[in-house]
Order: sequence, then structure tokens, then C-alpha cells
Amino acid sequence: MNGNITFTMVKPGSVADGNTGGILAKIQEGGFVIKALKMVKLTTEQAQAFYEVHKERPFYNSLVASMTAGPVVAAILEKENAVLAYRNYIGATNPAEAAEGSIRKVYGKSIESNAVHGSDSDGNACIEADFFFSKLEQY
Ligand code: FUP
Repeated sequence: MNGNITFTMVKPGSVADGNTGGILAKIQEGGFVIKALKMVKLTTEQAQAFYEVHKERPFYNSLVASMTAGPVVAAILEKENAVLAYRNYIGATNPAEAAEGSIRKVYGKSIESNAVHGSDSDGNACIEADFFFSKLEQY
């Protein structure tokens, strides 16, 4: 069964470029309801843990560095079939390959600086939401 929750982050490059508001507006225009929201700067250890699945990949250290370069804006989003709907809405990992009008196409700069994160499964959406938000912060 598909869940109705996904987790996203506006990545540090987009926050630094002043695109947080534009991205959150676009998320809401897509019919995603914000159920939790915070700005937080990840430690190296937290970013390493969040991306642990990629730890053997050549881009891991660079990814961790970019994700700790400044604060992220983390959010839990609700919509029917949220994980798949949001991944379609943000577009391909590489902004150059992302669909016209998708968040990564509009706001992404490179495969590493690709504007936003989106969970890849219902299970990871719950794990990632709980990584950033206490139960009291999830509405
Ligand atoms: P996605 O699920 O679309 O975020 O993509 P992945 O889980 O494959 O990758 C997670 C993050 O790793 C991307 F958002 C950016 C980074 N990445 C790179 O920097 N280089 C790559 O070749 C692939 C991913």
C-alpha cells in the first residue's frame, strides 16, 4: 500500500541562494501539504548518517560537504501516494535531465546541488521524517 507522507529538504545551496520561499511555494502549488517544517544545519556526522547508503560511492565526501555547507530546510509533506508523486514533481536527480517545470529543473544547478531531497520509499520517508522531527513536531 502506498503511504501519504514523504520527506524533503531544501538543500544548502538553494537556501543560500534565497530560493527557500520559492521552492516551498512550488511544493504547495503541487498540492503537497506541509506537516512539519524546520531550518537546521546538519553536522558532518548527521549528514554521513543520512546518506550512509551512498558511503561507498565516489561522490559521498563531496555530498556530505555540500549538505553541511549551510542550513537545510526540512519538511514532511502529505499527499496521496506522496513518495512517488513528489519524486515525479521534483524531477530526475540530475537537473539537466529533469522534466521542464520540475523543482530540480527550475532550481537545481548540478547533480550534487540539485535543490531538494525527496524520499525514495515509504519506509525511508518515515525514517527520514523521524531523523529530523520529534513526534511532537509532526502535525
Ligand atoms: P535522489 O534519490 O534523486 O536524490 O538520488 P540519489 O539517492 O541517487 O542521490 C542522492 C544524492 O547524491 C543526490 F541528490 C545528489 C548526490 N549525487 C551526486 O552528487 N552524484 C551522483 O552521481 C549521484 C548522486
